[in-house]
Amino acid sequence: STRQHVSNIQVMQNFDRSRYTGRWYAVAKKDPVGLFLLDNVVAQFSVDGSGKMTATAQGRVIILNNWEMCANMFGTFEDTPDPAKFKMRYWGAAAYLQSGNDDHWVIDTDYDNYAIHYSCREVDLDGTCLDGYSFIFSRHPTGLRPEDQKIVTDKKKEICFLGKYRRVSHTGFCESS
Ligand code: AZE
Repeated sequence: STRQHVSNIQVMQNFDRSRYTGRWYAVAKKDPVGLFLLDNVVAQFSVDGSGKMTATAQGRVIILNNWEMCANMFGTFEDTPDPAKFKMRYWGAAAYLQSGNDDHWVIDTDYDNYAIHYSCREVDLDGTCLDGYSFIFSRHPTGLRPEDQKIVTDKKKEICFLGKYRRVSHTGFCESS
């Protein structure tokens, strides 16, 4: 298969941020280099009165010295000329969690069932993605509907992450905290 330039990756056409609001359960993820959310990842997107998108996310992490905890994260999104491409500034409720500024692209969504997120952190000299991460989200805690699986597989291929995803389990780890 051909290697894809990050700049050629197709994103959601006419992305509607208000239809994207609400709860999304991560069902699969492709990890970046370094520390990352392990499982039990749930994101909640909102749009405020001025139309700005924000989000919260939770997920199990293991930080320094094998300390397992539920990370409560926040994100604010900066618009770009493409309505499906954002810059996400994020930070943790606790200072020892991670913070950063990542691309946040919505590759595809039907708003009611599935969403494919993509973030390339480092673009190689040849324009391909050297370090990136991606979440497959579902509105349903039970996972993707069978009819959405082919769409998702095709998109994983388009963003060159096919075969690099791990399933995200939901065990209730973050529900008590
Ligand atoms: C995302 C959904 C929208 C809100 C946020 C997201 C990303 C969060 C991280 C968190 C990493 C935390 C770590 C802690 C030790 C895309 C899920 C904020 C990348 C590694």
